[in-house]
Amino acid sequence: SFKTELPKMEIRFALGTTTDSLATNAKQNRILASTSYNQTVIRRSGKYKPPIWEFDYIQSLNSEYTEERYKTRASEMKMQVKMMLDETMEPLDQLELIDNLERLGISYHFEDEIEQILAFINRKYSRSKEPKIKDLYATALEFRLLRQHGFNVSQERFDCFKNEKGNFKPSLCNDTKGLLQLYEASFLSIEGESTLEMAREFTIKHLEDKSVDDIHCDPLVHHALEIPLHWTIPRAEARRFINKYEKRPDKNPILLQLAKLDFNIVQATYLEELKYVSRWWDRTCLAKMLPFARDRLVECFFWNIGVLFEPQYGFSRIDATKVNVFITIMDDIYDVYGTFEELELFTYIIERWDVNAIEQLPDYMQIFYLALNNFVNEMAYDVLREKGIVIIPYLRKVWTDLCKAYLQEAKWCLTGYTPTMEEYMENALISISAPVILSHSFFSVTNPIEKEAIQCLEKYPDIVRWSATILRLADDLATSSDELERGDVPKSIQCYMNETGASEDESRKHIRFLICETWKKINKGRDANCPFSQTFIEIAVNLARMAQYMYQYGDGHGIQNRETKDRILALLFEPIPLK
Ligand code: LA6
Ligand code: MN
Ligand code: MN
Ligand code: MN
Ligand code: MN
Repeated sequence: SFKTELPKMEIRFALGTTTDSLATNAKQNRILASTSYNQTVIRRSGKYKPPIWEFDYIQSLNSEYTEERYKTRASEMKMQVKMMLDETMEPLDQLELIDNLERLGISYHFEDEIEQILAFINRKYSRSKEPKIKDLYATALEFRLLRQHGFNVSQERFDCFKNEKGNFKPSLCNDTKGLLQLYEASFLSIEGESTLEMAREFTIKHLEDKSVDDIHCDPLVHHALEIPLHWTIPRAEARRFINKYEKRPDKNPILLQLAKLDFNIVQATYLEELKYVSRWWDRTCLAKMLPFARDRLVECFFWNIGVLFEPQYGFSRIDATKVNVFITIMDDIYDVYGTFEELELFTYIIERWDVNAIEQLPDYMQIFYLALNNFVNEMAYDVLREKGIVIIPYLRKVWTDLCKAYLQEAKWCLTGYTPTMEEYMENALISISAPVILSHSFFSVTNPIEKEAIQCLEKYPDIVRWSATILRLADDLATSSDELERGDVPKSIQCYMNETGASEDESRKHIRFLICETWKKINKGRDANCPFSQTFIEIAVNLARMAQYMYQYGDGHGIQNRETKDRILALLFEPIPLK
């Protein structure tokens, strides 16, 4: 194990040394560090494989859907759908149309129309005392769509489906369509909503029974039980639902054609972005110069089509991909490759953001630091030019916080310390890098950038913490077994086991419970004091969804498993046949 491989070197800086005392030692350290290379330093390996998507392959890809004629056809069909939205009158038809548009991934073209219809439905409901619809399916669909769009709807709408004992009526079990819709609605719950809590248990139990008993059971049930709609990234749902919708006898051919065409057009713009950022990545030569680190450009890009899928955000996706690349390498420097002395010195130099001091670093850190520095300066330059605000101090701060959190973990690792769950999480929310990811996204999608919003962001507001919590816990569930094996710091699962004496299974169950609880906080929504845009909030929420997607079948980011490969093919590289 790693412990026995630890280089037998004196720790030149005592644990907990303040970085100030490093200043005087820095020069000397450079000499010591370089001598130690040739001698005793045994470095760990992450045992990561080379990338499956190579530069030449990415550059060779082309999509015909960049052609203008496809855009023209899509615009025509968009007009037809607008008319459809205008002409549909029955509330249930309206709700189903909206649900289909959202699942098919094309609702972003009709935001205003959808908002208007839902506002109208919401007003009508609040005026009539006795709800007209007592159908479970319709009630649950309406409830979910209204909540998704931020309307204030009470869980009491489901009281009419309960019996005298306060339980859901057993007769509902035969209504698979209704159960499925109630199941999906229950994931919009906030803390303390016992009816929805009960609804989730009730529907899971009966839907599971159905999918076991009946092989002809709707495949939608199997899929929904695996991952609810509310936890799914929009592009994945679109790709999947287009196939399902196509098989429906009552499908609308215009919706279907538009959905396919739009998916392919948007995919073609992703491809251009990916080719661009892949040329940047190639030019940096970081993969060659830091061969111990994960080379995961495509995966890093893929995260961002989960986080922010709309075509107009290409520049954001490109910058966010670079951010992910830097995080991934830096994480490997701290977790795998760097010696403790190197890590302390690196953290010190990042904190000063002192490009003049990089000569003190070992070669692999010099090239990495300069690449990061260039990126931060370039992004700051764009923001200054476009939005007139200097963001370098904020970016420096988030990268420094990340390095300090990484260093804390390196310390725990070196001393063999297992933190309490609370200690661990406080640090792990930073070390999972969500604050770095979200801060950069904030600056790239927000315009104008308000001082108050920045001040909120600096304090790691709730929405950032919740997103980070889910990213961290999902990552731990998927990666901690390998991490432990290579001698990494104990992760949430191990901290909880150590603290409570729980078994690994119980601990994993607890972590999944914590994920559910965090979703309830996300659902509760905004902190009224933080003036964040809806776009930024959506990014934070989608980051949580994407984490559950990437880590659903193990470590989709580092290991390049079959499932992730297929998903990348389906969402990024393969157009949907139009027929
Ligand atoms: C996961 O690696 C990783 F690289 C991350 C930084 C998580 C999310 C990353 C994005 C979106 P690992 P650790 C780039 O499981 O060491 O090694 O924090 O992260 O558990
Ligand atoms: Mn919407
Ligand atoms: Mn790691
Ligand atoms: Mn790490
Ligand atoms: Mn991990």
